[in-house]
Amino acid sequence: MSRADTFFYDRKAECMPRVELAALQLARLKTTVETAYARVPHVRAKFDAAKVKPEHLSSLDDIVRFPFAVKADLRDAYPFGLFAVPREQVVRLHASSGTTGKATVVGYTQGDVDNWSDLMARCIACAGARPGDILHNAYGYGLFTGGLGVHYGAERLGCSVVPVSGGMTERQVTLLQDLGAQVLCATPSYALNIAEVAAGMGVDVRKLPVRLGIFGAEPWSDAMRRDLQERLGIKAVDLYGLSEIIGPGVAVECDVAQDGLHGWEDHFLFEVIDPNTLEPVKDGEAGELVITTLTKQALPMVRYRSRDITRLERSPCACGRSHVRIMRVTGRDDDMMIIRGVNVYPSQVEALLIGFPGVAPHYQIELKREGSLDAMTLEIEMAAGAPADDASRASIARDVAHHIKSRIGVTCEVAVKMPGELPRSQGKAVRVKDLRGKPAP
Ligand code: DLL
Repeated sequence: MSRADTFFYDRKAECMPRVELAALQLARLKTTVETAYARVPHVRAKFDAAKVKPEHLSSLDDIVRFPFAVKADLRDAYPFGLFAVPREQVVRLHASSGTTGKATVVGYTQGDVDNWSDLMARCIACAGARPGDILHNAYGYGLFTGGLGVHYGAERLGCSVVPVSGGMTERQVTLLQDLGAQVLCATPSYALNIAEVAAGMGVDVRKLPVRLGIFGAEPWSDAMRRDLQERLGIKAVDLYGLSEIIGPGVAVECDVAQDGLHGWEDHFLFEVIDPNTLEPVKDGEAGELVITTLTKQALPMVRYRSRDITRLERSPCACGRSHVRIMRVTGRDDDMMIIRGVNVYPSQVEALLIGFPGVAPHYQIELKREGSLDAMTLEIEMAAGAPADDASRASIARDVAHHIKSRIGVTCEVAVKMPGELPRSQGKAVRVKDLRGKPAP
């Protein structure tokens, strides 16, 4: 196959006319809803409580009659209670780390793994990788879906996969040099770590064969994209997914437009709701992304509330794919901080910090309670080589605090650290240290 032939991994599916896509969605939605109701007692109980039955679904719009699924459903049914197939038919299990509560477990039949591999191959090709490329996969392998999800898709596309996982960053740089990967897959914060370690080793990644970064699994700003493209000499595209739905592979940007992520509507139904009223928002407005799986066998999910804030864009994309675009996820509604009445996402702070003179693109936000008010301290780091005497640091702290106040409207204290002082990411970066404890009863 020539490179041009593989612009689409599955042209028929990726460019399906909208009318055909909607008919396919409705047929698959009916099967999903019927199967979940018939085979998962937890789902049946929720449908019954909402007084809705699978036969109430006669058009895609009827989806709004069905109850939402939330993370707590997975916890309540831990570990296998939401599976719609006998456990023996589940060939793969993944789990979330459980840092914010009990872990949640997700399962896949062989058919699910095959579909997932196809979807990821589609994503990797859409992002701009081609069969024959060497793909350095620095997403974590193991219970996290990133490593294996990308791995199976890349093999399916016909790439040579380097399954390096996260960590041992100097070795990653050496592998990039020695094996000559054209594609780098990692979280954006880990890609930044690789870039920095490479620079410290005297390696100019821009001179290496790597030309494409497929970054995701955490929110990142356009400013971060520009920074990574510049440091690594690559094109960087965004990859989105969540384990409860499938893992990576739900949506990806194309390298043609780099403007919103193609959400694969033949496998998923996307809605955006107002997280407060739970009503659908108007087309194009921002809200919480809700996803229904259309082809999952082991773990069908009806109206899963992702907590991710985004908006849908239905205008055609320059690449020719017909599927809806999910615009960059700015953050999760549970990551939103309310500082003295102002709503702030960490990614807004990131967008302001990157490119700020004398400041490195590393940051952490510390939240404390002062009396009855929340207070935010922003920890930033001097760029390597920038003047780091007390007066320069104090002046940077003042300038950054002023910039944030004037652009986001929030007052914060800025603590300026020396180069290398803030923790570096090995996977998903921890952006917020919440020291507020539980509110007093
Ligand atoms: O992070 C799956 C994944 C792996 C996606 C590799 C992309 C690449 P979870 O660990 O279940 O799954 O975390 C899912 O991470 O609800 C979002 O809040 C966040 N997230 C994932 N991708 C993006 C992205 C994987 N591109 C949660 N932009 C999701 C912003 C993202 N947030």
